[in-house]
Amino acid sequence: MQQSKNQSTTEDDRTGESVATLTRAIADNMFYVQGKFPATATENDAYLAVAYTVRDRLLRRWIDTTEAYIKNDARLVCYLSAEFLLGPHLHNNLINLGLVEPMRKAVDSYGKKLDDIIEQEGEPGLGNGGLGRLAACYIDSLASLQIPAIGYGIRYEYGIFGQQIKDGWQVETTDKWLKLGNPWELHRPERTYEVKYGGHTESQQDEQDEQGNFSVRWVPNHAVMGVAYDTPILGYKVNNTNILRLWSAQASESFDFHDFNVGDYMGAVRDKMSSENITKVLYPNDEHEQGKRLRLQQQYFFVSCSLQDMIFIQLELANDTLDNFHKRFAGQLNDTHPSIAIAELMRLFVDEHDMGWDQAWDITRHTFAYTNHTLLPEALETWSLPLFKNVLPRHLEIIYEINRHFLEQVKERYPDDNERLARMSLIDEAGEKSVRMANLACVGSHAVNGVAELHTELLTATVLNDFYEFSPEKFSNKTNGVTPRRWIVLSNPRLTALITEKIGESWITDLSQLKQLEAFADDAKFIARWHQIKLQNKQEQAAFAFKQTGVELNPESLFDVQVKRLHEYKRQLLNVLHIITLYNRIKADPSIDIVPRTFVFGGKAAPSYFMAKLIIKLINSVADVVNNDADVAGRLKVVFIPNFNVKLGHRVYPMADLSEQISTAGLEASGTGNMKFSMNGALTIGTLDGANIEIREEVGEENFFLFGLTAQAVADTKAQGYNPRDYYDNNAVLKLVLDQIREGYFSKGDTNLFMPLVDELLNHDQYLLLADYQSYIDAQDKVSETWRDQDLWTRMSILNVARMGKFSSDRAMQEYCQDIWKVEPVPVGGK
Ligand code: NBG
Repeated sequence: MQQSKNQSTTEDDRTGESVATLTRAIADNMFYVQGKFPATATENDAYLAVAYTVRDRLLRRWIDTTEAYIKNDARLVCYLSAEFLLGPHLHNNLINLGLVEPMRKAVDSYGKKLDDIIEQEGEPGLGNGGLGRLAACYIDSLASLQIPAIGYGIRYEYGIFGQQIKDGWQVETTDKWLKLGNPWELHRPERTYEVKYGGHTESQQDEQDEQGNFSVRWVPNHAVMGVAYDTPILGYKVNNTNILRLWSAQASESFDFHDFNVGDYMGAVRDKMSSENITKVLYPNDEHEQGKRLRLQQQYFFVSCSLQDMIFIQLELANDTLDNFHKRFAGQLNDTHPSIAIAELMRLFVDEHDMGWDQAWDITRHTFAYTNHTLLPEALETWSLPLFKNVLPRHLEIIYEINRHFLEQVKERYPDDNERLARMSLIDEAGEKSVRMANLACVGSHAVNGVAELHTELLTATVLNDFYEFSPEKFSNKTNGVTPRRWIVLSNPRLTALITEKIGESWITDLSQLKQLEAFADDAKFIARWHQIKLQNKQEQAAFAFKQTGVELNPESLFDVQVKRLHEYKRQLLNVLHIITLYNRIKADPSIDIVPRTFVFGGKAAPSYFMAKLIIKLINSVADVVNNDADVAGRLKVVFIPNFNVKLGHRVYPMADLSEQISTAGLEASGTGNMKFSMNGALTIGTLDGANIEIREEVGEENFFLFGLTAQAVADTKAQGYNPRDYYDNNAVLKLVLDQIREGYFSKGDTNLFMPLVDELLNHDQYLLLADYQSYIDAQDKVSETWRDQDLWTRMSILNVARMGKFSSDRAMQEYCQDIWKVEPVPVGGK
């Protein structure tokens, strides 16, 4: 272009990092990639031009990385996950490249604002919640730790649904995240694999091999092609750039031939469309399994593509044999969603690569490890036998064979224990017969882990107890973590600057360095600056929330925040009971001296989860009453931020004063939002559940607001025959709150609307809200009391941040690398 010709420089347009080169590159990409010039460019064109400019700077590193890994014959982590909840890439990549400020200037001189461009980017919502976001934090940490790794998953055309709030209700919209283009992925049509489904099997008795195995031929009835789309995942200030490889379904041509030949053109096209449905949409259920055919097809689809890809790497790129497969690959199963991999790898080895059963089994077990993410019975995956057989007949046979071998061993150890045998079987024989994926994952893995200490303890004591007793050496705990790059540096630039000013920047890759902040916890000037930063974050976000919801917020008030998926066990409803309790105190005495609070909620409910959706409606209905009551005089505000996602998380965590982590003890496996809040200086009110316990241990019990029954007490209470009505009858304040909800105080007199919620609480209360109510209210009163001493509060906030080092995903990944995967870093030099 004209202006680049006039610029004399030695920097390459695609790799140079000076402001002048970046400015030129943006103009260049706008012209040659977007085919636009400033007068015709939309805001999205500007974003794309900047994104391509950044991507260009990733590619050199990406290629160098591949070269280095091949040269070093590196051992690779393959993280198999049906969900990666990535969040936007641009800002994160700029941070990791160390190019935020040069790019800001370049964009300025291009006549735009970097912040607007960053805001323009949508996000790939390829996950539901914590499980998918954890996968995203982990691949960030792996790259930053210079560990060779591939993330394998599904390129859903529609990610998690968008949430609008209409008349207080959740309304879902489709997430067309690809509609404006995705500059971060590279289409790799040369990496395409065939995935087969259905049909039947034929055993070939006459072709008995040397080991005496029968060979089996699977005659599928249709096939789909899986095409790779690669996204570069750059580590923080290193050259290592790993791959996130997501598979997209395409029709397989060979299977259309017959229809074409008989002239059924439309029939062939219909088949093509139905093939492509496989990666059309993410199932929007969090912690709830539905046993749907398409979901099994999705799981098998991405697993089969990924394993075929790994075999290709082993045989073609590394020029090695399958005998060494487990030496090159550490395959991690992120929950049971990819656990069909165990049967599929057996099939590929035995049926397609002529390996003997015993060797195949040995390699398979040494390849895989399994992470469990939940104890909730409704989330443990099972597939009915007829469905499974219909979709994957060959895999069912393989599972039977694995089961036969396995149960023989169990029988040997426990000769007369048929009940144990029935419990450990991969097949549930009771009632409608089904395949148990968690059992398959345990049997086919050399390591099994939970995601927080309490969770692992409960896992080995309950859900997986038989497997733990059978092979205790397989089990370990790996407490979750989150990446400080996205969740502090990107989200909270003010806090990042202050911390770095005081202790340097090594904390960004070694979060335990935050400990040094303890030295400033009593420093009046530091306390004032810390306080000021929180206030600024709140002001900024209050303005944003106002724009979004029309509710005016007071940044001086205590921001009390609960953002996470809507689920009864997470107890957003308990939070609502507290709000109504405070409201009633004001109504009883409008002149009462009460700490002003802003209650912020955010989170999606699974579209078919009636109770969760009703809780959203209740939150919004309570908001309507409280926010508009003259007696309240603005002292309490309630807002529900629609469509909570990663991008909104960037705004929400840094503005919170109080983090609500109030699940029924024993039910939240770990939680990771709890970590993001605390790292950004919020204090936690929480139960002894999941990682809350470890957070409290780290930050000190005096810096944490604890309430509620322990997991043991929850179990005991239930065993003794819990009667929630006793709490209602004996607590007049609680009684009033429930009566108001029931009698239509928050529903304009409609006594039916919220009846299901009150009925559940009074008659079942599965999640023990009433049992924990008083303890929660007392802890909340302590929160308010503490808030009145702002210096004390801020000191506690500083100590929370200072002591959060453990909860970096870098620490978590290092533990997996050492204990489970046995992989070492492979640093990539620059060119
Ligand atoms: C979720 C748990 C969370 C945990 C994340 C990540 C599932 C099945 N589990 O507590 O509920 O933090 O996994 O481990 O989504």
